[in-house]
Amino acid sequence: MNAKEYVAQIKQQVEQKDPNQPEFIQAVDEFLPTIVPFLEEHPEYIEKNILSLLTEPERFFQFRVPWQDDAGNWQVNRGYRIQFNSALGPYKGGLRFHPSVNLSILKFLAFEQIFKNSLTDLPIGGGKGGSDFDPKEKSDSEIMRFCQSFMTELSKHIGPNLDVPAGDIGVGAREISYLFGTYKRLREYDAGVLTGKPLDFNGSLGRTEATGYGLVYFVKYLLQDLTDSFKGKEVFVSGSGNVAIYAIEKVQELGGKVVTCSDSNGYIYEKDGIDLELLKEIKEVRRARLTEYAKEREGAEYHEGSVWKLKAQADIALPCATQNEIDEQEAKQLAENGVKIVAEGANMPSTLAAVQVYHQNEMLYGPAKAANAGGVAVSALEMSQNSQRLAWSKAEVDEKLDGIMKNIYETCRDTAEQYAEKNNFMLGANIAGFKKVAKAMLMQGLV
Ligand code: NDP
Ligand code: 2IT
Repeated sequence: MNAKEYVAQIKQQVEQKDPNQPEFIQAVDEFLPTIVPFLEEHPEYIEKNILSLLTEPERFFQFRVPWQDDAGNWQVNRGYRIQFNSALGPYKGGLRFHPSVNLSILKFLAFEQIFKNSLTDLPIGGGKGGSDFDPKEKSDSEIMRFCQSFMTELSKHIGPNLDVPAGDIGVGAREISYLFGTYKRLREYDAGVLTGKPLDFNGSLGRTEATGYGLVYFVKYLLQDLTDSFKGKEVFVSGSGNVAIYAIEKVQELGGKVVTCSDSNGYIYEKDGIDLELLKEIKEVRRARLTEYAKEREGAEYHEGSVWKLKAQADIALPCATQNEIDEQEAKQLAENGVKIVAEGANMPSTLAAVQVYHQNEMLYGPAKAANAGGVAVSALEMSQNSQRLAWSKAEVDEKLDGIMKNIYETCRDTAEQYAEKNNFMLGANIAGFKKVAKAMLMQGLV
């Protein structure tokens, strides 16, 4: 069987086995065609049917999470952990708390995490987990009780050499702290069981900023190849959470102007640039909505709906909210706006059709598994510090992050060129990420 026939067979197999998992199918569909040129050179992987293994999680857990709200009512949510692939190290990946969470979404995230983690060159496998719990408008005590119940079950399945969760949408340092407190009571004090811990106990300097900063470093190196920089660039950012905030901070530091940010209700457009201090105060301190930002800034416009419908000139787009936030029409709008670079802070924010629009318009496209790998990379650095019982300085962590993002960018660029697909960073990322995982799986006896 040739490589093209083989990936077509795997695609069909996944669609048949998991017909109700559209996001997982989408992530696999995006991945498979891009590794065909590599499989053509390495028929041994086709003979050993490695893709059947790779598209099947090693295991996953689903559990109920009962908790009591402030009114005294008992609530029940679903909890999950997907342990997708441990070829390169313990399962590693975030926990997401959002009402949309289901098996399909977590499987797509865990699948992409395998290759992202491989690209960092650090010893981490791929996993993901979370719950359909909605943290919005919950009191601090409700969040605490939920996290305690969630970890009561999760603690049976994780460990510093087994599976190391971290944050994602709806899970930040506050939630990680409550989760850690419960793990400690049930098992033992081992800092390395979770990353994204606060600086007050065993967290790493620079982890909070890492995904957003890393994303901007990736684009910085891309711009350098074009003998260009962020100076004077007009940038659209979506989202207003952890990734968006620190992407905005780094763009501003490098001389670019970010004119948008968003939440799930609407977006801010501010021609003179977003006021980051106010944004941080509203999102990180008050945990409030963007409508509040608009009330406090005269030059800011607030519009309901998707930021990607905005008609205004821009050079760079950094989607930092959620999956499938940019569809085909919106990608076309970005092209009309003059956007030349799209780099993904969020996981799979562009639909397959949107990615095609980027390619048709010769926009440079930094796919999530490469461009947002800075977060998990610094998580792995946090694991290193925890096992050494040491804390590195912020400058040391930042320098390592910058180096890792440079290496990821160059690996994607060079791998794409090696396969005569210059500037196809998606192909470069997928092949480079896959290559290491596949080799390790084969060496370990295809387990
Ligand atoms: P946060 O919870 O801090 O922020 C999420 C942001 O995205 C909020 O502004 C939220 O708006 C918006 N958002 C969430 N869901 C939707 C939706 N369905 N439609 C529109 N907007 C939405 O999460 P993060 O910043 O950590 O995560 C953002 C993205 O980055 C995710 O795709 C995540 O997987 C990815 N990522 C995160 C990493 C990390 O280290 N945290 C690492 C790598 C990737 P609202 O408040 O209205 O819900
Ligand atoms: O999508 C991601 O890479 C994350 N949410 C971060 C995972 C981690 O383990 O730091």
